[in-house]
Amino acid sequence: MAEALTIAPLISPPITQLDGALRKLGPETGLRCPKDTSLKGRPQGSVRGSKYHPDRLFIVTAIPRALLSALHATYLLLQLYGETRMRRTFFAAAGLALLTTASVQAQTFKSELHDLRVVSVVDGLKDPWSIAFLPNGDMLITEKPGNLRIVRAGKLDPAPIPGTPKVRYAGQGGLLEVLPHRDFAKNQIVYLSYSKPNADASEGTTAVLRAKFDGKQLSEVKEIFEAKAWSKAGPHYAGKLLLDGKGHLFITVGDRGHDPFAGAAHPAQNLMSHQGKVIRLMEDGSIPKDNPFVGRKDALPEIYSYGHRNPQGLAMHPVSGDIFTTEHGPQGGDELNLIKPGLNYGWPVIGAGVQYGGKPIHPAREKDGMQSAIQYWVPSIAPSGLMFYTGDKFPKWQGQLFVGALASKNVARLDLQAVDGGGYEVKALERPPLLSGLGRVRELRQGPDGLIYIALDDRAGGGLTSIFRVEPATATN
Ligand SMILES: [Ca+2]
Repeated sequence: MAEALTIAPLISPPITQLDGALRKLGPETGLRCPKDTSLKGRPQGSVRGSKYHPDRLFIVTAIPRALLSALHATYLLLQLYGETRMRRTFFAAAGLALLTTASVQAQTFKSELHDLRVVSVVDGLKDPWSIAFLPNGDMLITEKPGNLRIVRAGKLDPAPIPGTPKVRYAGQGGLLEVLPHRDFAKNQIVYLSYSKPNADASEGTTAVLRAKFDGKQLSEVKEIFEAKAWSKAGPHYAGKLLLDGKGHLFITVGDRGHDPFAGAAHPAQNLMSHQGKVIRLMEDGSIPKDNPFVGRKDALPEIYSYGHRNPQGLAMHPVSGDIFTTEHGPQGGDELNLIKPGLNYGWPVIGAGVQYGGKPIHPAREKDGMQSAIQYWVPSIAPSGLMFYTGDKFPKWQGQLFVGALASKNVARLDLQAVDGGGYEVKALERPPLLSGLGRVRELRQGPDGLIYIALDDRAGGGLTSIFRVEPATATN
């Protein structure tokens, strides 16, 4: 039986603080699992290799990431290198990083248009993935292992909300987005997306359910979408949700990590698959009659657009109502796209990235009949969480687009302007990006108070994490 290999990003960014002994692998980027790596002893038999990328250290192990604790990862790393001096340095760096995670104080950041302070508002979360606000100000948070949490009047209820679905918590899968209906105050409806397991959890797909939430528990839970995207693979569920206020629910589905070298035969290009698609349903889960492929025998009617890789950002322009995604590219080639019905966004036929390790995937960046991105990021920032700011706390940010970034650990601010012909261009992109060094930004949402709330990704190895609030630096306690 093939071993399940896990790539575990270790605590970051201690690489710069580490002893030179650790650098002997060289400053290579990209990830691979070197079978020939000489591992002294290997008493656990579980370390398979390691790689820098470029400020983080990855180790490849046969242990599922969910079971790999920070200490365990450190121990495995020590087995890998086994040098006393490195050991002391690494423990010091790891300890410092964990301490920072556990007790984050207010931090201040300069930016081009506003000075910011960032405070931790909810602590002790496990793998938070999305944030949503209810009309009364309560905050809902999904945790990837499967829990839906609620913060009432600023206090996290220690008990998860009952009634959530069973999830396939492996790889990038788990409980993903929570989204209350725009008329939640009247109808109490919430939507949840998740990675749904098959009977023995050997495969998973992206699914969406609709339920009523009375403030305490979910009821009338009904699955309204199960993607034709079943796979044994762990990555690329996407799972972002958006209500456009015109009766539609948008859902992103990733390509499930299918072979990027499949070209036009890739399922993201196949209209009979939901892999690598943006889906549009009615709010009750039925299929809109005016969806672009309705009535075609060679296409699934839920599909709104195709040729996507892993769109983990989804937002609607506050004035025009246009829909945007951000999506993860491979190594390089992250994208911001304007989503229009029936169009092909090119993955994996066109793009700006290369396979991890450097092998070319795309013959070109553009092709007739395929949509080019509004913005590419090379190298990748790993975009996750996307929002237009419409509040009054940061007046100079009105109408601007914010992109959370996992890999670059910051937030990109884009001044997006409409151009003739119905498109958009990026007039300005703030450099250096906002909140540099805060951490791996998984989600960002505007709160009802006009402040911005950020969920930081789990610290590698299972360290609990927090929700942060971004305020004007002049705000008083
Ligand atoms: Ca594309």
